[in-house]
Amino acid sequence: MPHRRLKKSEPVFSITTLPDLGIDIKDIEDDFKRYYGHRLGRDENCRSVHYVYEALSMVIRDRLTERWKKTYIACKKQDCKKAYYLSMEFLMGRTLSNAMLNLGVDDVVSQAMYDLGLDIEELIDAEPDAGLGNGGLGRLAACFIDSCATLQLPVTGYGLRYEYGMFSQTIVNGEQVEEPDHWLRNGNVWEIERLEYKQRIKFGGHTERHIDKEGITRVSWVDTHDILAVPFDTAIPGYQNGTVNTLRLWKATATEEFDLQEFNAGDYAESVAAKNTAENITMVLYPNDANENGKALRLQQQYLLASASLQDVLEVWVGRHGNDFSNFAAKNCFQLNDTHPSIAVAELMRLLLDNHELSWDDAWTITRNTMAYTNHTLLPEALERWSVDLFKQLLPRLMEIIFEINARFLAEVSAHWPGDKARIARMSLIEEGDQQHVRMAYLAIVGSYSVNGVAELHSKLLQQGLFHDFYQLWPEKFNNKTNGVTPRRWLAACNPELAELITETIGDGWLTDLSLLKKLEIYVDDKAFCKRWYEVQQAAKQKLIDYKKQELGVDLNVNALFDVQVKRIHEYKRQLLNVLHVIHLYDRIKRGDTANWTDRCVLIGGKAAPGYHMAKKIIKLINNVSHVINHDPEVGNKLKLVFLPNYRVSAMEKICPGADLSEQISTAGKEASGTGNMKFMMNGALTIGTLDGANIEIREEVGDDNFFLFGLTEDQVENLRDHYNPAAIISQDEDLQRVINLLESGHFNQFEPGLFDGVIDSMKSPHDPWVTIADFRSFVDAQKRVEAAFQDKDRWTKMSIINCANSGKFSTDRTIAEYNNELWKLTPVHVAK
Ligand code: 26Q
Repeated sequence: MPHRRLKKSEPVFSITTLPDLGIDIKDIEDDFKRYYGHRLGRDENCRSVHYVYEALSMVIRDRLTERWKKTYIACKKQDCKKAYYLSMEFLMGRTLSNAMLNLGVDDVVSQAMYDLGLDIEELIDAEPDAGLGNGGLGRLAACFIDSCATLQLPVTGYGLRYEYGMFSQTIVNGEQVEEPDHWLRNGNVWEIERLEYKQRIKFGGHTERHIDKEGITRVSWVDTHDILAVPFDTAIPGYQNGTVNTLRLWKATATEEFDLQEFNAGDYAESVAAKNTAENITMVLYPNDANENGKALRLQQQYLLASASLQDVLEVWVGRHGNDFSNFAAKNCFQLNDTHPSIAVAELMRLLLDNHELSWDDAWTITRNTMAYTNHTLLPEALERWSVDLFKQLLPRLMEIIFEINARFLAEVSAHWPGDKARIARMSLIEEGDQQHVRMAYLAIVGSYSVNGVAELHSKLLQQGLFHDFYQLWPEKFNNKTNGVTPRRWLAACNPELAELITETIGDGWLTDLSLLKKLEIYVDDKAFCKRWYEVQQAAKQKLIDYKKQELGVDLNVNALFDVQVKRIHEYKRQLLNVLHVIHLYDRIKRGDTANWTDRCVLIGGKAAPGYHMAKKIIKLINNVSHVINHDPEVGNKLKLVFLPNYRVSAMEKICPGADLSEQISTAGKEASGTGNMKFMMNGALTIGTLDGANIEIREEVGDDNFFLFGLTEDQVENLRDHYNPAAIISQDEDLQRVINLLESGHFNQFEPGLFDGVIDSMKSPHDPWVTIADFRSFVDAQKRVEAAFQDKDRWTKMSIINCANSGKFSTDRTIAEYNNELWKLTPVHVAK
C-alpha cells in the first residue's frame, strides 16, 4: 500500500509557515553548492555540465515551489471559478531561463554562476527541450499558460507526459532521418510526481443496464481493462507577480491488479508485458501536425487525457460540494485545444450520469455550459474522425452517449429545418458510408458554448465554410480569438540586447503590457536610437552566424539579407515557392544579371511528418539546391541557402532575433493563424506574406508600407480552381520557365535522376490545391521590393522599429484577456509576493 492515508488525521506540522528562501547571490551560491555537492554528490572535478545545470535548476525550482503553494492556498481560499486548458500538446521548450526571468532572479543567478566560474549560457543550453508538441498548436498552449499565470488567472493546463517527445531530426545525404527524443533520459527536475492523485481509466468491456431504487435506468460499464493515469506537475510562474500555476501531465501505468490477475494465473512474463501495454499509451507523441486517422493508440491517448483530467476536477468538486453540481458550471470551464481532447464532452456526460447519477438534462446543461472549443485548421481533410467500430470496441459507453447526443441534436436540427434531410445528414455527428465515423469537430461544437477560430480570417471562414450549418443554427456560439505569443520568452528572454534597448528607451512596462511598445515609434527619426537598433540587430545576426558555424560549419555574411522560413514542412506552407525564388536568384547570378545585387542568406528549417512523403521530398530538394548553390564559386556571397536541421523551440529562440525577413507565404485561406510570424515581428523582422491567417492583422497593425504583400487572396484562390492553368503561366513567364527547366533538367539531382519528378508534377498540375505557380511572379516582385528596402539601411531600420513597435496586439496576454473577458470570466487571484 504505497499511498495509504496517514493515520493521524491532522498533521502536527505546517510547511506554509516556513521562512521564504533567499534570492541574494549568497543564498543562491550556498544552495547551489549544497545541491551540487550533497544531493548530487559531485565536486569541482566533475566535467559534466548536466549536473551543474541540474543543481542550479533545483535551486530555482525550490523558489518556485514556495510561491506555488501560496498560489494554491490563495485560490482555495477564494473558492474562485477555474479554467482548465485541455491539450494533447504542450510544447514547453526549456524551463530554466524562463523560470529565472519570471522569478526576477536572472541577473543575480548569472552573477552567482559567474562568481563560481560558470557560464550561465552554457547551463541554459544544457537543458533538453520539452518537445511535447508538433508546432503551432502545442507552442500556443505553452504561451497561453505563461500568460494565464502572468494575468494571475486560476488556469491549470492538462496534458500528457510523453516519454518521447517530437522526434529529433538529422539530415543524412539531404534527407530527413528521425531519431526518438528520449528527453527524460537524464531525469526532469522540474516535474513532481503526485501518485496520491492518480486516476483510474477504463477501456474495452461492455455496458449493462439496471433499474435503481427510484426506478431510473442506470448504466454500468463493466469487464473493462483499466489502467492508471499518474499526474506529474510542473510549476508555471507568472512574470514577477508571485503567482505559480500548474501544468499537470498524465502518465499511463498499469493498475496493481493488472499485474496480479496474470501473476495468479502463473504467467509472470505476461503480466510484465501487460504492464508495458498500459505504459505504451503515453509513450510517444504522434508527430503529425495534420490528422493521421484511425490509430487506436491515439484514441486511447485522447481518452486518457480527457477522463483523467475530468475525474481530477470532479474529485476536488465532490470533496467540497458532495454530489451537488448545481454550481459546477459557474465555477469550472474547459477549453479544448482543437478536437484532440473533445471526447471530454462525452466523458463529462458519462461521469455525471453514471458516477454521480445526474439526469440527462442536468448533465447536458452542465456540459454545454462548461466546454469551449478552439479550432486550428481549415483543411477539411484534417478534421478528426474516428471509426464507430473502433470507438465501440475501446469505449463502448462513450459511443452510446455520443449516439444519444446525436439523436437529441438531430431532433433539434429537424425542428429548425423541417424536412431538410440533406442538412440532417450533413450535420450528423455520425458520418455514414462504407464505415460509420464519429465527426469529432461536430461533437465539440454541439457539446460546447463557444467555438472559436484563431485569427479573424480563419474565424470568418469557419462561419462561412467548414461550420456554416452550425453557424446558422447557433451564430452566438461562434467567435474569434486571434493568437499571440508570450513576450517574456519571445522577446525578453531570447533577445536580451534588444529588450534592454527597449527598456532603456520606454521603461519596462512593455513586459506585461505589450501595447506600450507603440512608444518606440516616436524614435524612428532619432538617429542615435536608430543606430543602436541597427547595431543590436547586427549583433543578433552575428550571434546566429556563430551558432550556425559551430553547429553546421557554414559561415554566413552578416551584411546579407537574412531571409528565414522556419515551420513544419507542409505543401500549404509553400516552402516550394521559397525554393523556386532561390533557384530564380541562382539563375540570375548564372546569367550575370547581378547589377545592384542584394546578398541574401535563405534559411529554411522544419520537420516533416515521418509518413508525409511529399514533405520529405521537399526537404531533400532544399538540401540538394543548397548543395549546388553553396558550392558554386560563381555564386559566392551573393546567395546562400541553408537548411537548419532539428528546428524546435530552443532553435527559434536563437533564430528569430537574427532574422531580417520572415517568410509567411502560405496559400491564402489555408494557414489558420501562424504564430512564428508574430515572434519575428516582435524581434524587428519584416514580413513577406500573403493575405492569410494572422498576416492580415499584422499588416493592419504595421501598415501596408511596412509589410511586403504578395499573392492571390483567399477568394481569388477559390475562384481560380476550375480554370487554373499552371502550364500557361509558366509559358508566359520567362524567369519561371527557366526555373522549371533547371529543375526538370536534373540540375539539382544529377546523380539521382527523376528524384524530384513528383514535386515538379505537383506544382504543374492544374489540380494543385496550393496554386504555387500562380503566386510566383507576385512573390518575385515582392522580393524585389524587399531588396530595394534592404539596400537603404536607414529605411530598413525604421521599418524594423515600426514592426516591433506595432507587435503589441500579438501578445498572448491580450489573447488570454479576451478568452477570459468573453468566455471564462475568471477573477484574478492576487498572491502576496
Ligand atoms: C491529429 C490526429 C492524429 C495525430 C495528430 C493530429 C494532430 C496533431 C497536431 C493534428 C494537428 C496538430 C497541430 C495543428 C497545428 O499546430 N495547427 C496550427 O495551430 C496554430 C495555433 O493556432 C496556428 O497558428 C497554425 O496556423 C495552425 O496550423
